[in-house]
Amino acid sequence: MDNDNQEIHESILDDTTGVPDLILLDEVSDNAILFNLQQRYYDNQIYTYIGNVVISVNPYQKLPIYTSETILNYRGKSLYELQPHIYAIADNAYRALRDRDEDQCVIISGESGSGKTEASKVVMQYIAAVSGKSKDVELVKEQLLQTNPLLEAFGNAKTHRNNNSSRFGKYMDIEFDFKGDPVGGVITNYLLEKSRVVSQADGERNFHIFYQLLVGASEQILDDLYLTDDIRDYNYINPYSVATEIDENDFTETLQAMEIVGFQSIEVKYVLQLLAAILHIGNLQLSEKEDESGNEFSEINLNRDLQIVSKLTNCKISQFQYAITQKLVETKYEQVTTSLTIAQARYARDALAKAIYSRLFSWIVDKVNESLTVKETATRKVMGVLDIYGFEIFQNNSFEQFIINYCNEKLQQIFIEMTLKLEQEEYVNEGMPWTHIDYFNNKIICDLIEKNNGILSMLDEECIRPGKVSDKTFLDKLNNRCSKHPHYQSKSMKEFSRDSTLDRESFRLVHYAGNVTYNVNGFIDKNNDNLHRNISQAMYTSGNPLLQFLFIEGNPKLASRKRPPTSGSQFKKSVAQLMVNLLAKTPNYIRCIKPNDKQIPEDFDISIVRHQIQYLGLLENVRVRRAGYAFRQTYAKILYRYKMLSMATWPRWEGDTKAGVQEMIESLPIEPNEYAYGKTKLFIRNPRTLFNMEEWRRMRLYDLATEIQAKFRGFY
Ligand code: AD9
Ligand code: MG
Repeated sequence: MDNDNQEIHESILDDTTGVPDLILLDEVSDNAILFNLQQRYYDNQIYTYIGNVVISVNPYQKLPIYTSETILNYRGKSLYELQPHIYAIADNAYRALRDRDEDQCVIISGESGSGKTEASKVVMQYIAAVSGKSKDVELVKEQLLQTNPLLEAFGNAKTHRNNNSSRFGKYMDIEFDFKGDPVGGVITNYLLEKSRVVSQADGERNFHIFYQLLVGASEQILDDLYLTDDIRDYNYINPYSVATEIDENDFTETLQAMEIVGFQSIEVKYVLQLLAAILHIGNLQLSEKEDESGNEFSEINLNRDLQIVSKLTNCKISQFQYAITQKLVETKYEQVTTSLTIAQARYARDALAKAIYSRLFSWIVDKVNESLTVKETATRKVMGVLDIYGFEIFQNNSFEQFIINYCNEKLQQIFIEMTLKLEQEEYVNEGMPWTHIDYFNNKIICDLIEKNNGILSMLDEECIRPGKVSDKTFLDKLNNRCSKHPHYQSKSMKEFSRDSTLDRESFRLVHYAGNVTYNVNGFIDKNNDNLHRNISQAMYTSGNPLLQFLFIEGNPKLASRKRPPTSGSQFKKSVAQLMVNLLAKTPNYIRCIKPNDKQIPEDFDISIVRHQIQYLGLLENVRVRRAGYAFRQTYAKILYRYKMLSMATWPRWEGDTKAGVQEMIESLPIEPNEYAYGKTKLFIRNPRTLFNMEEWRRMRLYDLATEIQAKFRGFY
């Protein structure tokens, strides 16, 4: 008998560290959940289950729970044998994928800074550690792991909420062969917050890569790119932000990651040139001029910055002047070029920088995918890992937060569908008696945003409507059409006319995770995301093949006047696709909780955690799980796993599987109200019963092994 396991098995039910599964709480209330999580948190037990959902509380400190010994310990164990851990969920998912051919997905949710990205890395670390070790497989694993530092360098930044905040959404499918070895992967990225390239809120930073480049690159590289190592030399970098030693080291790591993932050195060079070009574009100075007739126009000053931009992008200076200070309008019959005012030209300059960066980011993701593409076509199994930007409430919330929060609403919706709604429906379908448990269904908010006549389509309508449209006309439209909606609030509504937290440029949504006031300034523009055609044309003339490729639509031969889809509608479409993808797999949930707003260890802020417990619907989750049955499994699978527990079913049962399970379970010392028979599944009420069954199974297997050994000894 495995004594170590016996001890751990008992210790995880030791009440001094709180219960490992919230279903085991004596009393079910927000407070009981809160104090249990708090007790465990101070005991460095950051993970807790609700059934097969893992709750993770960010420790903000390195805990010794991610070692190779820990991984070894969790390997092949069933969920309740050891203390709750992401490894246990990852192991469970991995085995279901490898042994039962079930595609899996791990959905990680929680607000900004709660630990989603770290959790996704823990999942990947586990999979990498337990799968095959052949040379080819090791290479794929190394490449998969290296996508993290690479994409974080380009897609993460310091925000108020998180020093390493993901500013893009990421869904990664890890693909496995029939042996369960990773053979490749596909990453899908969602809307990068590109406005950050040109400006950042006080106390926030630009994307990490800019700091890494400026303080981490060798003098030679900096010279080649006409850069200094002082971040204050660049207008696009918040002068109050700081670069650290970490950035310095991370630059080498980013370059290494690029190499491992398969970037050629010439490609790395182009990437660095474009990053430097963006910084120099931010320094371009514009002047206001007037022609003889008194019409205003603008010019980029002919100075060193312009020369450098021209060199780095390999575009003629005249092309730059044309791109940034002119606007080409094409109609069916003619092309007209108009001069831009200085404000419009500044806007065009920033639009160019943002376009280069966001396209570069998507190109990097495409390159990574190219390297990770699976060569052979044999059947594959897939584990998807979803790590998106978390729910955000800032002082100032704009289109980006609206999109980010919409995405979080959709994830909450999936969780509700799968764990609260479907679970309850399953009891009814299986013919079990059931009293419905109420919960807040956020579908109403998703509908408000994404339905045919919802906010996103009103925004699209406003973007294509001819005539004088502005963010203000968009807001008027919202106020007209949404004022009766229980989750919409605005100053124009009587009940909020005196609300000092709302103004005439804002609307507020009552999200599942809290109220967020959005300022509409920039909504139309960000949704349109139109780049002047002459900008693309000018960039297409570049001698830098990467830049040319990124602006392929500037190729005169490809002239298309078709309006590109708006950002909002593209995002909605990709989120819908994501939902279909996730729903086709067996879901595993990690729900992350942020213990405090200061990003410090050993600080469990009761009110902050209580709020998250409430909006994540943990109480309802526990209630549904508890009122119902913690576990259910088809009769065939139950019989297969536990048939050795009864003389009647061991070594095999010839009859009907349900009758076999009945025979087996009724021979065990389990109270009859602990289990129930559904149409196709056996339901078990309490996780303790399952712990016990696992324990008996282990003991029985040990006895059987001893018997066999004894037989063999006798034989020889
Ligand atoms: V955002 O929505 O991308 O802004 P995340 O991804 O939820 O956010 P992240 O994983 O980046 O949060 O965690 C924030 C920080 O908390 C990390 O940089 C770590 O410093 C810290 N953290 C999170 N999880 C752990 C952990 N398991 N162990 C130690 C952790 N530190
Ligand atoms: Mg993150």
